[in-house]
Amino acid sequence: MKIWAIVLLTAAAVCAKHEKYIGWKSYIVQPSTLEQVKALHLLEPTLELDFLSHATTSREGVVLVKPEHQADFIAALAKLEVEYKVHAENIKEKLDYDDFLIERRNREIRARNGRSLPYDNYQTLEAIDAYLDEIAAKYPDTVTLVEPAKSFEGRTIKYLKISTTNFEDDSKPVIFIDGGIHSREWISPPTVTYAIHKLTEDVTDPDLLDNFDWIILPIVNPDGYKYSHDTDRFWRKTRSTDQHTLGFFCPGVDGNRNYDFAWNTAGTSNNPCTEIFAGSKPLSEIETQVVAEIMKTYLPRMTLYLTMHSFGSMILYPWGHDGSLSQQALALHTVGINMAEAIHERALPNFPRYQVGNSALVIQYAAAGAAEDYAHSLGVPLSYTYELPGLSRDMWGFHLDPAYIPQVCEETWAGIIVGARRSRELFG
Ligand code: 0X9
Ligand code: ZN
Repeated sequence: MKIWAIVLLTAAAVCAKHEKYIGWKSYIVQPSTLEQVKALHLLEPTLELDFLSHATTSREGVVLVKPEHQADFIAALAKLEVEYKVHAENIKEKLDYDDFLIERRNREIRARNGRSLPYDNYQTLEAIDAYLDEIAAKYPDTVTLVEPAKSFEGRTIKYLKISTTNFEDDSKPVIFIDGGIHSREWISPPTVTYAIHKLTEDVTDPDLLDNFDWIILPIVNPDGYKYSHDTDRFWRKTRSTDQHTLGFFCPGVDGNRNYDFAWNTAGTSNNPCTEIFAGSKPLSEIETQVVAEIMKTYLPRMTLYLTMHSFGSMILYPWGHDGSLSQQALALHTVGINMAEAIHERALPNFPRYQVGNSALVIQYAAAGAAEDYAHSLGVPLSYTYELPGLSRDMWGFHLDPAYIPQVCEETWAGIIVGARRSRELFG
């Protein structure tokens, strides 16, 4: 009797996964004018649209739409004369299929290699944390595990410092890479953990160890990441509930609107129930405070900061709050191009080519309080947001098939290598 109850409850829980997304659809939208891009953004609050990738005049976007708004959304697109087509008819089905792909890949990799790692599949928070612990234990001469704080819900935020000189050689440039601030962007943490792998377990470019100190933080927002795995696949924000009176109904702050530069001045919302809520004040979130603290601590030596997001195949640089150019614009642009070229040399022909440029100009909307702007405002000369390649088009699942994770990790690492070396040449 008891066993049957457990079996039934487990089956119900499995089927219940992604239930929220029954009836939701995603659409590919392709605006052809800047007016259309702006008009699409204006629809966001009223139709509760969720842009998973940015629609620009040169690149289509993907937007999630709730069942109750689909008719109005299509009517609005028709009125605006924006081209569109359905991307996923049945989001829940696609997400179930993604889960199947992940499980299947885990099984195949385990059968082949004994275990599946953070850079060859989408992994749980626990698996990624365990990998960081393991690398720190295995390479005590070069790796230090740092646990600077607990997340809002009490999870340990972890990062690795990698250095052949224990961070004591002040002549070495510091490279800081983070990921997972937007929890649903699951391709981000694998690219960041792959950098750890290439600086410890598989060192093919020793100059990167000899000449640099590294700070690598794969998951800035562990609460959101866990929530995106266990409860809501499209969770983007933190999980804090102390930012406003509706905290328990609409938890979370958009970490990439929460940094202390031109905070809440563009592309943000004061409505805590939106995806772009900036928080009650700059750096209100412990997760962004951790990142800010790292930047400030290593500032004089930090020549390159990269924050990994998805989707869109873009390398974006400041200033994203208003589209103006910084004094380092030339260096930012040339190094951005150098990184993109290195990626293209290793990219698959069917992957989109990277676009490089000022954040607000490339994605055609300004957004304030982002990490790459904040780092640059503190004085990090080369500071970029990577929008990694991502959404599957004409594929069975919804997200990038996990079979492509190694490809994305390898090509992104090629970009990181070039970014690090160029940052040393220019600012080391
Ligand atoms: O909107 C964002 O936070 C980033 N795109 S995402 O789809 N990953 O959410 C882009 C941030 C661009 N940088 C600035 N606006 N400074
Ligand atoms: Zn993001």
